[in-house]
Amino acid sequence: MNEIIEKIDKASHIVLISHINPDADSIGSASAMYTFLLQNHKKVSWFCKSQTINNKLSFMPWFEKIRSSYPESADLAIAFDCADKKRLGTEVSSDLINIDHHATNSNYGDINLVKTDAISTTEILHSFFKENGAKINKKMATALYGGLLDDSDVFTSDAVDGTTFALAKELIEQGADYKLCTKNIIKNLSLAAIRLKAVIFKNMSLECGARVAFLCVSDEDMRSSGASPWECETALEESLNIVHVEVAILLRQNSDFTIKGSLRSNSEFDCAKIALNFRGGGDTQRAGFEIESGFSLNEVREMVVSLIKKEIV
Ligand SMILES: [Mn+2]
Repeated sequence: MNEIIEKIDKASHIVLISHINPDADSIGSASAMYTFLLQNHKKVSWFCKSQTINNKLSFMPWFEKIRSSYPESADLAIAFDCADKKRLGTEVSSDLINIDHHATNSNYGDINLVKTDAISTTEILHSFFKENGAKINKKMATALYGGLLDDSDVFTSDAVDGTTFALAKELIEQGADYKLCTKNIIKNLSLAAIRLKAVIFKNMSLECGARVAFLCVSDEDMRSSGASPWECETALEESLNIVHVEVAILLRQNSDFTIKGSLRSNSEFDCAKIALNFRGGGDTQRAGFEIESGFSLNEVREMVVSLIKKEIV
């Protein structure tokens, strides 16, 4: 029997963990597993440390079950799409299963189902369900499709190939509500987000012969727009579409003056390599890091620019 299935069988209370500031892949994976565990008559909890989660993901099945307090009685934990143990947002004393696709995953679990060639964690889960004879219902297919849609950058990232489309087709045949996923994950922008985007692009600069786009958002920009932190992401993604731009960096100052850095690349440029300098992680095309405090946006910007200048060829 599969060792993960064996652990699940023996457990009496399983907690699913979505990483801090979860995206559609982390939420979609945990959502599909939630349904699978209910099908198997298991007691299941869903934990995410973040108090507020991107509301665009609230259409995912069981989203309302997410709690920010960790259920201590759980005797098995399963983490989804989380490369770094720190991003679990909790200590785990029980056995831990780590399911992920990031190249920087440190294999921190007792069991690690880490496949770096998978485009999303939901792709790994889809194979897992099929290999173990699970009945993939409409709820599971929708959640898995949502992760695939987002992590493939709406089927446009370099990692997309025929297997990505084949998986999408299979999920749609299994009942995935793909229109609901598109409406919630891709469309449905708030007015605040659009206004914030205007500010971000107004202040954007291009470096390294216009190959690098630099986007900075201050706490004041955030407050005056009324947008939520995750609503900066669309500007970051779009800046990669500017002619000649290969790398895009967004630095966002939080209200506690910590700074969150997000990197995207559409070339060979390795985003994770830059993020690792700040103890962050990710993969070639997407990476992120967080700087505690003590540095201004401009200081961090200078540090990142000089690191990128060394790496870009
Ligand atoms: Mn992912």
